[in-house]
Order: sequence, then structure tokens, then C-alpha cells
Amino acid sequence: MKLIIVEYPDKRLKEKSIRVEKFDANLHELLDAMYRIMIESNGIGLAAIQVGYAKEVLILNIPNEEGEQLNDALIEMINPLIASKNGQTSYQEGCLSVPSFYEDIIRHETISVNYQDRDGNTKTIDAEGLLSVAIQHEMDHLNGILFIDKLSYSRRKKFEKEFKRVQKEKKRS
Ligand code: Y12
Ligand code: CO
Repeated sequence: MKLIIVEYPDKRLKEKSIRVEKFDANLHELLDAMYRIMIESNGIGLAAIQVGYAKEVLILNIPNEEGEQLNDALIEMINPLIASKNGQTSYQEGCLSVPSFYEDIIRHETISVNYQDRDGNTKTIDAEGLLSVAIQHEMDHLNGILFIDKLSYSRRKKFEKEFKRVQKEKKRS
């Protein structure tokens, strides 16, 4: 299975993802292929809709303090739900579907999330720091929301102007 990252302004990124009911070989194949393309693309988080599958599936692989992205730090979340949230934090976010753009976004500081693993087992994770921010960013994708949708009116206008300029430049080269 070879996947391609869907990029803004593709309308698929606005789709609401559907709950996963079958924890079968097809799901495992999708998760494995998502991991390959996320690592190939230097990403730390990816939702299934970013590769064209409107399923409540996301993966995360947060680098350790040495900046290494170890395979055993991979987290696969199916049907995630935020059970509790606390505080506020701001982080400069990026997205594989909006390459080259980074924006400060306000999120909950800590969260507790219930989800299922690839075999349908129920899990809970308590997250803070980059992991908390990245889970919230990826969960937004499941509802068709991009980090740029969270910008103020004026910052969004600025983004759209810059985005058009970058697209024009890409076409020229
Ligand atoms: C904060 C909040 C959420 C996340 C997780 C999802 N974002 C990413 O994994 C983004 C990765 C990314 C990688 C890029 O490629 C390189 O840097 C080589 C990239 O491309 C360019 O900027 C040209 C854009 C985004 C992370 C942080
Ligand atoms: Co994203």
C-alpha cells in the first residue's frame, strides 16, 4: 500500500472521519503504510484523512530528548476521545498537509484520552507538552479542522496571501 499526503486546499481535509468498527488486516495495513509515509516525510503525527482515508485513525511518534524518533515511541490511536483537559498552552505547530507553514496555536495544556489500539483494546493516555499538542492537532483532523482554521481573521488572511505566493513560486520552479 503506497500512500500520498493530501495537501491544503484539498477538500478531503474538511471531511469528518468515521468511527472504526473492524480491527482487521486492512486497518493494520493502513497503519503500517501511514507510519512509513510519516517517517519518510519527517513528520511526528499523521491522521488517516491526510492520506485520503476518512477513518478515526491517527499516529504519533514524538522524538525523545536526543531528537531521536524511536520506533517504540510510536502511538497508534483508533477512535480517540478526550476524557479530560486542563490549562492552556501555545505551541508553534506545523502540518504535513500544509508544508512550510508554522503558526502559534493555543491548545489545552494537559489531556487524558481514551482510545483503542490496532487490536481494539481500550487504552488511556495522559499527555502533556508536545504529545498533548500533537494529539489535539491530529484529533482536529478527524473533525475536518486544520491548525490554520484556528487562526484569527487577520492571521488567516496573512496566511492565505503567503500561501498563494508560495504556490506561484512552486509553479515557476
Ligand atoms: C506541533 C503540533 C502538531 C504536530 C504534529 C503534526 N505535524 C507534523 O508532523 C509536521 C511535520 C512537517 C514536516 C515537514 O518536513 C520537513 O521539515 C522536512 C514539513 O515541511 C516543510 O516545512 C517544508 C512540514 C511539516 C507537530 C508540531
Ligand atoms: Co496536521
